[in-house]
Amino acid sequence: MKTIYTPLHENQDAPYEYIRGRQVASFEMPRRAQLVLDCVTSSALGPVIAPIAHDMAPILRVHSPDFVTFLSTFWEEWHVENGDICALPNTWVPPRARRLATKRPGAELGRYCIDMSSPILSGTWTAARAAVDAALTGADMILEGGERAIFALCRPPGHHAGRDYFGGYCFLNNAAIAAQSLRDSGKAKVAVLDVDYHHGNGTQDIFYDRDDVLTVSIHADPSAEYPYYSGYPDETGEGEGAGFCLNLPLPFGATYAQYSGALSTAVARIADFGADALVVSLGVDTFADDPISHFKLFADDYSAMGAAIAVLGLPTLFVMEGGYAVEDIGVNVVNVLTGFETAVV
Ligand code: OKP
Ligand code: ZN
Repeated sequence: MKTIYTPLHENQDAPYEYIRGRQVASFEMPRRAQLVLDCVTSSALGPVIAPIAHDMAPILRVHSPDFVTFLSTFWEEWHVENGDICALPNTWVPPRARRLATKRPGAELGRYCIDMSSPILSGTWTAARAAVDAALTGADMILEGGERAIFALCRPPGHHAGRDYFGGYCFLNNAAIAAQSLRDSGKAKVAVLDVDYHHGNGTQDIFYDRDDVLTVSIHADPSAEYPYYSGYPDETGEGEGAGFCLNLPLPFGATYAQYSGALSTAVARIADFGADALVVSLGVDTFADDPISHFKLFADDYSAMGAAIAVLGLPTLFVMEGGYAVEDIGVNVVNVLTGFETAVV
């Protein structure tokens, strides 16, 4: 399996985030992707390839023009007023606000940002664009190269970013943009399977009214875990998309014994959907030692996870999402990918 990687992700290097009101070092850091790369290189997985630059068109198929303009121009505006301090909102749009339009950079931040874990820095746009390029290059290789599976080693992650908002370390939704690109290039039905510990709220939101992209997410019960406001089992899609969203929350402390049951349900739904291609939002923050999560998966469980996904027999694009036990995420990611490959007949 080929891996798509570029060091341009290092341009997103958040100095801090806030947890329970306290400033702490950001859990989402460049070293994450560097260590995953190291494990890929020292494994027998396959070659590492640089992404090909894509234009804005595939991004604008998923994100709104005003949001994309904001993300791509915001730093310049902010920097003029505030210098090199990273940009975090301190004001949000309240319910029933009567006006959104204002030119103050702080007000724009509060309009598009959903939390305080995702500061915008001078390199944010460069890094976010590079992550999209990695995901899109992977999608292209599946379409043109006839590759069975590709690993897009994306950073920053993407699954919390919606059509017109960013947050949860995510700016552009790499997996959703890749899924849409697969659709636009001829795959009639695409499934997104999100195995990150956190609900993929952005991906769900983007495809919620669509019957051509099935979204399935296995994650910590959102009544107790970020992103809190979505990821419940009664969210099943709307309009044309009714029945094409599946949420499988699990309680804190879930082991692979519980997790594998949910994964079987997810795989069965994707098979029943009749997907022509699969995008996996691959977070390994389900790991027992993850510093911000509460599941109990171990290294070998990730091999089983990869094998269970391979059973679908679909062209599969793995897109890197979360995982914060930095020293372990490489092994866990490579175990999923190797488990997938060795299960292929
Ligand atoms: C990104 B991904 C709550 C803090 C939540 C944001 C977490 C974003 C996770 N204790 N902070 O899905 O791995
Ligand atoms: Zn996560």
